[in-house]
Amino acid sequence: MEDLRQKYLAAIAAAESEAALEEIRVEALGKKGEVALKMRELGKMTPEERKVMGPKLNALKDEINAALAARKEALADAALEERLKAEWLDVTLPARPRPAGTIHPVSQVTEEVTTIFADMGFAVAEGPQIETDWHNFDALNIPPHHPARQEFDTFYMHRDAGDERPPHVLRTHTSPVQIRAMLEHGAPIRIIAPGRVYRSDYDQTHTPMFHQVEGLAIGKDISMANLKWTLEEFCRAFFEVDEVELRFRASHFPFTEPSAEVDLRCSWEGGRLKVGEGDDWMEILGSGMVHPKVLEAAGVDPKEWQGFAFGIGIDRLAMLKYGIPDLRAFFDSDLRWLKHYGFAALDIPTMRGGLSR
Ligand code: 2U9
Repeated sequence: MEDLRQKYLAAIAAAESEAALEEIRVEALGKKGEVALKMRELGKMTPEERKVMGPKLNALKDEINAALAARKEALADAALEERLKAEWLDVTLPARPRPAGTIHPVSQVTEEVTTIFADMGFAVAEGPQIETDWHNFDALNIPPHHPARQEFDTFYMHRDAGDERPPHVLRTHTSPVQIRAMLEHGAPIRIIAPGRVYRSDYDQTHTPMFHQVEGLAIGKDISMANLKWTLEEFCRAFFEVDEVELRFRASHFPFTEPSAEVDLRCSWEGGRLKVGEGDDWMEILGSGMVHPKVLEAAGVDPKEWQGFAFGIGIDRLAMLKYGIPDLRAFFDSDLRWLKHYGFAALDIPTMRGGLSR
């Protein structure tokens, strides 16, 4: 019995894997194992012999089991130790550098504006930048010889003599996006259309390509009151102030009736804009109730449906909110300017987490 004990304890101590331990266990304690066979011999012994040998064999079995368990744990500890040595991490290393690029103020403001209107249930709609003159003008109640066509300083696409296709223009506003959306989805509808627009104009406050976001809400009984609340809510969120005051000034656009230009109460302290207080008014957008002729052109019955629309210049919003002086620098791709006015790529605007900073 002592031989058996020596043999198995030595084998267990030398085992290098769980599989090897299992082999030893079967060889010693399995049904046909050596210790099990010895146990079977107990039956042939005299009661006196059995009284001595029985407990000894049981003790041997327990000792081998305990040695197996202890060795198994030691092997696991050693394996863990190996892993810990292999898989180390130098927590004193500097963080990976942020991406070198920045988010352009126009992209940042577009993201902020769409986030605010998305929160109010507006979906984002997009459309082509090269439009038919019908979608850009006629459908918006601006017929071919209407003086407003001249006011838009339109870029016309070149046409070869005999080209039968309808005339195309670079869209002068994002309004044709809403025409397409109504033609496709009908009413009710609640969308905003952000994007690039083009007008042949260039000075300190105009570039031939600029950005707008327009909004459209059509329903059974949508009124100017809904427009006013929506715009107030937008200004409060966008300028990140608790209170704003808006002033609606009667105006005229071919595509809305009545129409209003909207001013925001503000002050200019040290050249920087303060919104919601002061004695100045700043024009920030145009708006109105969608003209019945426009609804009709877009396949929406004006006897059944009505709603509001508005248009905002994104570039100007960016200049106002972030104190950027010259519009033309927006499109120079000057890396020093982008580094100075750009936003961190991972700071995504949200209504809960904040729009900017
Ligand atoms: C549809 C019907 C009506 C959109 C509107 C304005 C007034 C407006 C300017 C703001 C600054 C252009 O970028 S800007 O120079 N826009 O004043 N836009 S109402 O009206 C629509 C649009 C689509 C179907």
